[in-house]
Amino acid sequence: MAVDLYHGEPGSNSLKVLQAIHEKGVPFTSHYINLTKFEQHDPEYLRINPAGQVPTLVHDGRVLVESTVINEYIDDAFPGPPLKPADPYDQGLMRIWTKYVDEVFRPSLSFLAWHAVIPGLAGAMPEGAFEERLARIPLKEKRDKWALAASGGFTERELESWRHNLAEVTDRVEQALTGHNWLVADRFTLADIAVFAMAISMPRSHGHLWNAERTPHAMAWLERMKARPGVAAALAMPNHTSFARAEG
Ligand SMILES: N[C@@H](CCC(=O)N[C@@H](CS)C(=O)NCC(=O)O)C(=O)O
Repeated sequence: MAVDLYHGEPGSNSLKVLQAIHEKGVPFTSHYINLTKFEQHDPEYLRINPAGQVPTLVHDGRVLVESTVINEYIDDAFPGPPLKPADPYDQGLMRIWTKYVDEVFRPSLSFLAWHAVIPGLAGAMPEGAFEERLARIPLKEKRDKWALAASGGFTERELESWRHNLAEVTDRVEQALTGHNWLVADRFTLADIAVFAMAISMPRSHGHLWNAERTPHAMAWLERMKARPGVAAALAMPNHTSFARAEG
């Protein structure tokens, strides 16, 4: 059995899959893709993931992309502690969380981070270099969003809506964890894994939302997550950049 995982720093979607694979105890070969060097756009990597994104799982030569799909696959395909609740209804609740992370939490966090970081990044590059990098991004949607972020083109309305989403996510998590140790069915699941992958950066990047006074249960849960051996092993994966654990 050969399991190869292509991933970036232990943050965001890479952290999501690293947690699952470590929690499940699946032996795997780690292939680090340096996003700051745009290795995700190297032709060799594009052969396994044409979207030019991490993570990618290759199991006995079969390729799987999309972190949420990969995590369900890891849970189903390998022995080890189950990462889904047994009850189908609870599984549904778990998937509401993973979908919410993919559709709302992750994009809102990313777009706000790009707004803050990309103009400076682009400005610091030699003439034409940023455009050259942009041209290598396979996904048109991502290319357009980066170009817009670089020109400071996100509207105040968009920024406000992403900030609103982050406040809403925060409140939902705090509410779900009030009186509960885990997000779904009183047990650790892929919902905790998915939310944690993004939430770990919140006290630093959005400390006005995530802090001991405003979200005591969410803060305690972050510590509970970090104390899990599998999650700790994922977080201990090599961290090559200053903005590791950031928003991908
Ligand atoms: N929907 C994909 C999104 C993957 C994704 O956006 N990955 C980010 C890192 S968290 C990435 O590869 N960013 C670099 C790029 O898009 O060029 C998933 O969940 O796997």
